[in-house]
Amino acid sequence: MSAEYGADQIQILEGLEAVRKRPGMYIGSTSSRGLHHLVYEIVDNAVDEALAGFCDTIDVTINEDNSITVIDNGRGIPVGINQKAGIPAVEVVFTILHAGGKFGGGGYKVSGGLHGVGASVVNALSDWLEVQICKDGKVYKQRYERGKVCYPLKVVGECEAEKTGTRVDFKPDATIFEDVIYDFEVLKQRLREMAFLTKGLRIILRDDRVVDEEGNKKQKMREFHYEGGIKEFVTYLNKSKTGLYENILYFEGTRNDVYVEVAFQHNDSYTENVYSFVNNITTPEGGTHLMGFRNALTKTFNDYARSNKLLKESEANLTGEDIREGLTAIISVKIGEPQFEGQTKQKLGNSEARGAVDGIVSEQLTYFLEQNPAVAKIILEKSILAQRARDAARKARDLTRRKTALDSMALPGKLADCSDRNPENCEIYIVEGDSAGGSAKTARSRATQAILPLRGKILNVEKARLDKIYSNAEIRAMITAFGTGIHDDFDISKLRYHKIIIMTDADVDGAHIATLLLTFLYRFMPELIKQGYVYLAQPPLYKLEKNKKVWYAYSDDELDSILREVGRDQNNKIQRYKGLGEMDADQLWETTMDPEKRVLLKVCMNEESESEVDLTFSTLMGDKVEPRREFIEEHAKFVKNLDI
Ligand code: 1YM
Repeated sequence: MSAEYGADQIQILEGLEAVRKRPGMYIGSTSSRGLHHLVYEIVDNAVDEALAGFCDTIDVTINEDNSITVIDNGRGIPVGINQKAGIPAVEVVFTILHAGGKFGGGGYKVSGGLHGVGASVVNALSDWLEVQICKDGKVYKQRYERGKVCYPLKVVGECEAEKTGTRVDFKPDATIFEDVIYDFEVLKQRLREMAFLTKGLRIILRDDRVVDEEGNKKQKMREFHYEGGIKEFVTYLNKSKTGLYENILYFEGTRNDVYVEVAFQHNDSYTENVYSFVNNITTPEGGTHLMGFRNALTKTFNDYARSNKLLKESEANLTGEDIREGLTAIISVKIGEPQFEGQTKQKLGNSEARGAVDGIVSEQLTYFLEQNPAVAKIILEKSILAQRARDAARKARDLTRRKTALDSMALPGKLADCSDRNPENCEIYIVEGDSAGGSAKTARSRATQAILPLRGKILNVEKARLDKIYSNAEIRAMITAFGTGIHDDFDISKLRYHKIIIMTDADVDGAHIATLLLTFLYRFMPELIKQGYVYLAQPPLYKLEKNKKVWYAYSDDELDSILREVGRDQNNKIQRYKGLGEMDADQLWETTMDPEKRVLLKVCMNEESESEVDLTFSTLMGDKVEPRREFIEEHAKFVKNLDI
């Protein structure tokens, strides 16, 4: 760069340098999550253009070298000189750090990501970034390296006069991110969510890293386009559940300058699945929009039940929880200046959103119920059953609660606890079956490893009501052993073990039991998974003996490669383990429990799109067979890597 630096340019460089020094402050973290966040920041700008009504297609490609290409067919980022900065607007967008809000743009910025910082942060954290704009028959281009301008914006070619759009290519800086490999599944889930939230918008995701068996390039592609928007989102989330009625209720309107969209349907499960969004950003901790929705639902259904005599005068009002049993709902609001609160800034604070959602839902739901008394009756009958079950559940839960109060006295009889009292050092193995439990108890390192054997199949919480869940012996044993309590009493600081290790047979039944356990943990103690306390043990599939030496193989591939190494001789003794019970205590220790040698899979969760995690569980554990078959077919090749 030969151009002399003015004061402005120095400031720019200092700004982006700050981002490189403390990337976590701008994108949350430099882990895989932050890496994927870069894509969302660029896509957000294109989605804004779609929301403004100028763009209907966004094309995202993961390139062979893990660089990313995002192309939209919007107006193209302005290329004219920005008066204040004295440089083209596009250069401002990519080199000046601004705290959300569009620079010089009309209208309001409706999206903005968790940190609302945008393109300049992506630029600062990229090895290189190139932007190309198609406008007025010309193609403009500028390149940056680690945030620094390589050359002034220039015209590099021509395009059709009517064609407009923006293309951004970038490669995340490997010196900043812990991991620079993009995960197709993670991007797929978030981009699908964005498409649901922006009706009519087409989002295409491609993966150019894929090669077939002969080594030929083979592009993987997914397309998301939903004319029905969040209505289709609800249908999608309920696809492995049975809806209680045909309709997806959908209400929409604008009040107090807040645009509100709500869609919901009840299904025959017992879990509540309500997801809220502000400007297309998920708000896992809810906030005022969610409060408005819940309030409207509780009030409207109780009013209807009373005036139609579905609730007797002597009976108590239904609680919100009763009405939301088996409810799948999406609440999406768009606000000019969203205020995020809470520790993680994931909770909406704007008070006007509460009134807007409450008002619109109350009004339109009251009307809907009057027009559709049959649907009203189905929902209220389910709610009344939920109310009765809730009373029974409270009694069962109180029992568990009283026992936890007595602490170690109350620990389940089957638990072989460890002696160390510092949870950081402690782990608990949840083991399938009493016989494997016995071997594990002998094998363990008593100071730090606790063993809780469970008998047979555990309850499928996806299909059971609360009262049944809380009175299930295996579930109660886990709750008391963990020490955290459950439901309103859940307190992660009381967790007695920092590793919860699920150890089941390496076969289909074992996988099923592991899934049942994960379903319980995810539904009732999601924080354990989110904070990384849950693991899967990996018992070996084969034991190979030759000349008094022993090898263990954890997969067929591994067995093959060991055989290649030691030779496929006659005297090779290969044992296939059918279950943990076939291993003696020494073998179990050596292969699966010894912290020095074992392999553990950490269970993690794509928190950027929690709705997908729910769908995974309801697909795997719910009633419908077809969605499960599809899921297994699609994911069979990933079974080694459990990501939920
Ligand atoms: C692949 C990424 O960034 N598209 C995009 C960005 C902008 C516009 C259009 C745009 C906005 C406006 C006017 C406006 C942006 N412009 C700006 C700024 N795709 C991508 N497409 N004309 C074009 O908001 O008024 C920031 S983003 F500030 F320059 F206007």
